[in-house]
Amino acid sequence: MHQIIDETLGINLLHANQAGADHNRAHFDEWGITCLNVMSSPGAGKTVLLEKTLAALTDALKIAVIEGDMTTELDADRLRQYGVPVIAINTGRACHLDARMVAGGLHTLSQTHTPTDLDLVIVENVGNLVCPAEFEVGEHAKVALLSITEGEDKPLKYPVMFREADVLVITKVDLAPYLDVDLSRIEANVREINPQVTIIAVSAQTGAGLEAWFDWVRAAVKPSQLAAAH
Ligand SMILES: Nc1nc2c(ncn2[C@@H]2O[C@H](COP(=O)(O)OP(=O)(O)OP(=O)(O)O)[C@@H](O)[C@H]2O)c(=O)[nH]1
Ligand SMILES: [Mg+2]
Repeated sequence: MHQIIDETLGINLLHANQAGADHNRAHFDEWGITCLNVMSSPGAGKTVLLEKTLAALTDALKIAVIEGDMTTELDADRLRQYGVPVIAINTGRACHLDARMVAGGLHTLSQTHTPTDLDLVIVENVGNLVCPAEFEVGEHAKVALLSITEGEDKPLKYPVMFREADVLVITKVDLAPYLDVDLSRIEANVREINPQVTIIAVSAQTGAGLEAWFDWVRAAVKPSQLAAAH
């Protein structure tokens, strides 16, 4: 009985969240903004990848970040150094951002910046390999990160995020010589549950693979915006 009630509650929650996500996406579309939802387990390298991305792309694209963390503005402060608007959202006990929180972040952002001036909003979700993938926030694409230190089996053990991902960024490949890890096994495990996913292997430390990631981001931003930026 409890389980049935819990399941109904869960479905209603996801249903309400989906409506909020659709609402956010409608705003993004109206404003001509592409939104990426960046997700991974804690410490896979989301913020470092965003630091590299901001350093490389802020000349060509107008970017804002919505930074989700349970507590602290540590990541938000790191990203603010790149001169872009960063809205920090502390989720408290919640292990993911939801559509309502992101709507609040967009409201805050719109008080200081004209949304139609922006090309790209990057959401860094709370570090968690399970919950963020269940709650859409209105993104146009889901970016999942998996660092090579986490183990080749993770896509199979935590399939939801990897199934939902449009792109998988395998991070920290500079550490491969020190680990007993087979990169091709990670890729095969991901493809088993998501054959279409784009896979990009990077090292934020050596810079390997970052150009391919930047190219993916540029392509994700709608062509009309790229045209308008020129
Ligand atoms: N060797 C190596 N270390 C990396 C790389 N990318 C990130 N790291 C390190 O991994 C640690 C975590 O990086 P973050 O970018 O803070 O990870 P995160 O996913 O944002 O973490 P949370 O926001 O807490 O979930 C830091 O010590 C980084 O320096 C990489 O490419 N190579
Ligand atoms: Mg982070």
